[in-house]
Amino acid sequence: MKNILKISILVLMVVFASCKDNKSGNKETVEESNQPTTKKSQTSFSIETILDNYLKLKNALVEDNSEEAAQSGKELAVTLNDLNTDKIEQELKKEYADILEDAKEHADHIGANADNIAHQREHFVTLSKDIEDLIELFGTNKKLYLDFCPMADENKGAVWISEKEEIKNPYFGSQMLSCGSVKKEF
Ligand SMILES: [Cu+2]
Repeated sequence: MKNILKISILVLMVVFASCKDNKSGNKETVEESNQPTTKKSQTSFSIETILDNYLKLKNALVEDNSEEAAQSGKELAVTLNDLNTDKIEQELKKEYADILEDAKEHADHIGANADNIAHQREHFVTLSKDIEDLIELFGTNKKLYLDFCPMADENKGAVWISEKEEIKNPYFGSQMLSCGSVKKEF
């Protein structure tokens, strides 16, 4: 009888100890997922060339330069087309393909509208969201900022990604260069 009691206490102690372990384990997991990391994937797939093309396009729109924006839009479309996606993890492929298809369409339209900066800026709204999604999925080596202008896209508000901390608005250019604020840092 004494032995059974001893064993029961021992079992209880073990159960208690493992519960405690679990709790601290869970806590660590929560803390880890709260870290401000944007890199979900550990693949060697890189979106740096896409980002370079996008930032060049963004800067052309900041400067009200429709010709250069069209040129950069074409370059971005080529990059999106030619990128080797073999290195993308299987579970990210579908999501990437959807973003890619959408981004390519907007880059094409921007490339084809060198005479119409208003139309280029319309397409830049969703293109910028696509680029934001890509950064969330694949991360970046660059220091980038997610900016927001509440007046862009007919007062619906729109985001863009910038390499500079200072606000330079690609939706209004010289008309309202400093309108907007930094929403997030990557
Ligand atoms: Cu269009």
